[in-house]
Amino acid sequence: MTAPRVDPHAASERTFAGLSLSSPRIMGVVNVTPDSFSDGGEALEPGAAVARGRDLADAGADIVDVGGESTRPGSTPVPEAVELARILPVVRDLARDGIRVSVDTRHARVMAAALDAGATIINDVTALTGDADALAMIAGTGAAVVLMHMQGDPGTMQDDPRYDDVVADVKAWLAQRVAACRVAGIGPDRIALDPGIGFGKTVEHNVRLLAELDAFRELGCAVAVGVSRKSFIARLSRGEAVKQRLGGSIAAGLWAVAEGADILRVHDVAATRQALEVWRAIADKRR
Ligand code: HH2
Repeated sequence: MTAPRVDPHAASERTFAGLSLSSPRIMGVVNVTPDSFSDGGEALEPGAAVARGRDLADAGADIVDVGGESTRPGSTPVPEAVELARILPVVRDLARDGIRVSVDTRHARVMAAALDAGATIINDVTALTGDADALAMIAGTGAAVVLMHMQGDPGTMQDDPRYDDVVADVKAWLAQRVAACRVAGIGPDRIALDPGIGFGKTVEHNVRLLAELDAFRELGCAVAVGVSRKSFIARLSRGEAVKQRLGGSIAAGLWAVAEGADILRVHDVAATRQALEVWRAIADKRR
């Protein structure tokens, strides 16, 4: 007989950005972009983006992640001035409402302006390697950071991604980024690590990273993961269109949480919240 699995979140005293991690947390996505892979153009107007952010918070998002630049495969970078104009009014309004706001950016000047406008978390798909000023800038503030792994850059990352051992390679790279942050003065309670599902990865790479997600807990920081609506879901199923991937998104998200993910980055907050509450009630009985 195998021993019952222990809920990896139970009685946890770990925190990220001041949030207790004793339960899994939801980061809801607001893309203030014309071209994001699943919802581009839906919230390009500041009013629509603020309304969406409020809706996500009401539906149970612990963090609202605001982005002004798509990093979908094949995307091209957006000028900083455009990114700033898209996100700042949204960040300001959501933060004023008391919502915990993160900003999805790889540019130090955008990070600094977003923090000034009330964001408290920076979500960087380059893990503070994309802009030479980013690490020192973040270190000099109290901000928390999501460090995500990406092989290559969005323009070409899906051309031919290769690893010796995807879990070991991604983990070693993230460990180096944690070390760089620690040297700069950013403590583990200000860091979340994300293996970057779909960022320079084949379907097989994504599946292995999720299957062995618990390996990332060993790095001593919160673990975040974004599976929501991503193409690997359609590839594993019946080729569903991007808005028809909720079932697979929930399945992969719950798997990730059971393997120790602390933060799920999702588009469909209400359905994810419901799934987590039910998962949690059952997991609690297994302690
Ligand atoms: N995925 C996307 C963007 N940012 N950040 C983290 N930490 N983890 C992720 O998996 C992740 C991310 C892609 O999703 P989305 O923002 O909806 O699309 P786009 O980049 O096209 O705007």
